[in-house]
Amino acid sequence: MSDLAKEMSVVNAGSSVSVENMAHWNDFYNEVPAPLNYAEVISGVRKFIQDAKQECARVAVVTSGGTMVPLEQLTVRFVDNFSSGTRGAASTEYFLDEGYKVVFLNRQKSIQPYARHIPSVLDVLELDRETNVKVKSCHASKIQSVLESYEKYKSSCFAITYESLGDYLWLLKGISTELNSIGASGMLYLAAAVSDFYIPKNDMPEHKIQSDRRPEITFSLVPKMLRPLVKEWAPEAYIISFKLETDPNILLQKAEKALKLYQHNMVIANMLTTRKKTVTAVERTGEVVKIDNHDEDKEIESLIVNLVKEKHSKYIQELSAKSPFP
Ligand code: PAZ
Repeated sequence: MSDLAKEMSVVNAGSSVSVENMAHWNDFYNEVPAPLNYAEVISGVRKFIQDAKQECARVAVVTSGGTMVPLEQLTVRFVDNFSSGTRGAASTEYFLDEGYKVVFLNRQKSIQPYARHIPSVLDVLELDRETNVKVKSCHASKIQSVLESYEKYKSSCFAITYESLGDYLWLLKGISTELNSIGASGMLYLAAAVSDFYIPKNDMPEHKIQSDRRPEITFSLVPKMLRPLVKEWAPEAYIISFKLETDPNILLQKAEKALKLYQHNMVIANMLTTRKKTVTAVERTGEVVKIDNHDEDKEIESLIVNLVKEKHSKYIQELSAKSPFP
């Protein structure tokens, strides 16, 4: 069965879910409307990227969090992809530390850079005897150092939120097209967990699905957007996708297959249960680097960002050596 035209049917206890053929990527955009603020967001991204270009800074587009797929037009129920957003938020901080400007495309209410280090307001604040609000002394120094980093980097990070799969894919297309204007200095770091299935609007019930009978839900396959991303939207950028699996026997095979099919630069393969301790970076050149984090005080994202920064530098050098212009 080809990757472009697979048909499958999954029957779960008590309900039936089937998946139909994959459409061309363009059909998806004809069928699913852009987010209402699309033009405004993309013009903000354009300005951010042009400013980075003036400063000769590299730009990393970091995607983060899971996409939501509505089951009803007036949505009560939806299907979600697993991702807390830790990978994207932590990586964003390390990219900023390394001097990158970051476009942070993140799922609404997912884990946020810097804020992730601070516990909830109800835990860190207290009333003193005069009923003034103050930060508990045990949290003060941590909050101060987080705020200092946030202040230092906040103008270097352009954050955009999405919720649905449709919004995510529209924004990814718009942002990566803008990123192409800085050529090899741009990087896409696609850590978001993106649904492979969706329901086209014409197949979606308007109202809440009723429970008087077993629901029958037919999903369509989402076109593989890495294809136009690499070939059309941002052909000059350094592109890294992530691959999440639960079966260790297929993980590396799937990473290699994706690189062969889409011809981007790197796949970072990880398992659901061990993703915070170990990942494997597979390059299109065939090089495989396993990253294991044995240091309790370190986050694996710092090691991943070190590696991808080094590979990105090499990529920029190779492309500039090929270019006829200095
Ligand atoms: O967001 P998180 O830190 O909880 O998890 C990160 C991740 C596992 C979603 C990410 O590393 C990843 O693999 N993203 C791609 C998922 C996919 O194969 O669609």
